[in-house]
Amino acid sequence: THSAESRSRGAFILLEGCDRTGKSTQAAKLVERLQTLGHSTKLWKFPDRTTRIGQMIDGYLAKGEDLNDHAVHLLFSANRWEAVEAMEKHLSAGTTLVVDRYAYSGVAFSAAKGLDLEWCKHPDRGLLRPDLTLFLDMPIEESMKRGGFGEERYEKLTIQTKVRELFLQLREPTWVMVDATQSIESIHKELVHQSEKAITRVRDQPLQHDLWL
Ligand code: T5A
Ligand code: NA
Repeated sequence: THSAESRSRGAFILLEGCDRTGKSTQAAKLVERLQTLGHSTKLWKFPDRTTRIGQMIDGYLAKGEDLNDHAVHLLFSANRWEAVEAMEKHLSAGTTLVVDRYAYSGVAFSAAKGLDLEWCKHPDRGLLRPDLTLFLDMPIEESMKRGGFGEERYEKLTIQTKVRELFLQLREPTWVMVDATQSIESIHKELVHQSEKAITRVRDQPLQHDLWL
């Protein structure tokens, strides 16, 4: 049903959730599996700490450098805008992107620090909208027991509890909620199933540049 001229596009698949819920573990496995199944697929991650803006974010998150809350929010957003052309190029060329965090994290974390929710959403307006958002959810008390929790700035019980409430406020009807307390393999199977459905569903649809519009 596909003409030779119009190549199908890839899907924008987003993994979101609080810290240590297994997003990066699942993103890597999902990319590998989709590739094995014959889908051109690439892993993408926010914050992208490799760019100049990303290095400022890393200084703030991991090295204790202080920055104004509003300023750091805008850096996280700028770190997404600087990736837009490259993401579009891959998606249009038929590559599916598995994206580890996005603007929902951006808003949930900044609003948890007390910034106004609508102010927080504004800089990300007009970004690409994910085709599928897989939200990995589990009680904060459980994720705190996982390896590495507490190493970075936001990894504290009170902040994470607020972040989870804000994520649930930002939740859209299309989100798929995933029980992140399951085994790595069970979660993986669920994500592969959802992703394959999304890849098929959006292949002939235009890219959506209407986040929060
Ligand atoms: N942030 C981010 C903002 O404030 N604004 C923004 O705009 C954005 C994009 C860093 C911080 O930046 C904030 C949010 C964050 O606080 P990051 O770089 O994505 O963001 O953070 P990371 O530290 O890389 O990742 P997380 O802490 O969120 O962890 P993950 O990726 O959810 O979890 P993962 O896969 O590393 O697993 C954690 C541990 O659990 C185990 C793993 O082996 C690992 O030890 N694990 C499981 N154990 C049992 N059962 C399972 N099913 C498991 N799955 C994984
Ligand atoms: Na991660």
